[in-house]
Amino acid sequence: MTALTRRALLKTTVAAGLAGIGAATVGRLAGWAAAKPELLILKTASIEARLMDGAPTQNVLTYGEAGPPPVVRMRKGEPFAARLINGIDDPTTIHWHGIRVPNKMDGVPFLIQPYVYQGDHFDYAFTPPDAGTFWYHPHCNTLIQMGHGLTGVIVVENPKDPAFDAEMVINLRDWRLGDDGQFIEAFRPRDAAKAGTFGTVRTANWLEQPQFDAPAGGLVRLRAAITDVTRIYAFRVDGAEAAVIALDGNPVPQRFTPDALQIGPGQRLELAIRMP
Ligand SMILES: [Cu+2]
Repeated sequence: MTALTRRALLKTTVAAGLAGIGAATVGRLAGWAAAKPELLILKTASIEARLMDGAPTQNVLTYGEAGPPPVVRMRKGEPFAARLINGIDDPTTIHWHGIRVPNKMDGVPFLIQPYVYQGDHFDYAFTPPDAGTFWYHPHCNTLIQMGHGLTGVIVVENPKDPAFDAEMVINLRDWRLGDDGQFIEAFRPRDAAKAGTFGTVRTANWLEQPQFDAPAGGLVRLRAAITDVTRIYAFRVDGAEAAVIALDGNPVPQRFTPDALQIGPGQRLELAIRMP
């Protein structure tokens, strides 16, 4: 029988809580040593998902078959390859937000690649030059495709990074849902003329009030990406020591304690948290 350490168990719990790591990603983890990277399949799908109390939401978009888009893991300086397969009735592409990629891999239709129509695919291949937290999303009909769910987090690991006891990856975003749990109009002109049209339901990893486990006394690396199209977040950490270690994929010159630190759409925050 395999002996499971407490730490391994806790890591398993965190991974299960994040509910986004697909089989293909796991395959890639196993394939790191190989010269040719294993192809990560990212297939768009329209699914049903429970984003709030009450009825599940119809026509939620994701990569994969269920739940949020997977956390895509890459390694700094190592080749990465992914195949976008379009399973939805709307042309799409993938833009790797914040990663310095060759222009032809940047996912902007017509400018550098054709639309990927339903049933078609497009292969992306590049070597990320920088470590950090990034995110991915379509560059087509973005208000609808992103608004309905197509926003995922990318972690580019640096093999030279110090080890943490646990890592949490959090995808923060809103949804424009009515009382019946179904999508309502994506934006309202009178809101668009002010601060923007906010969602009605706020989630982390598609959950309204998520709770994640971490080892007591452990040093946790928290990676948060704001993949919302409108909302600005203010961060503070209660009940534990925390330091900002990176912003938007760049290490900060000097660590600081977040105190109502404001982070807007598209931005990423990395914290080191010492659990009580
Ligand atoms: Cu972007």
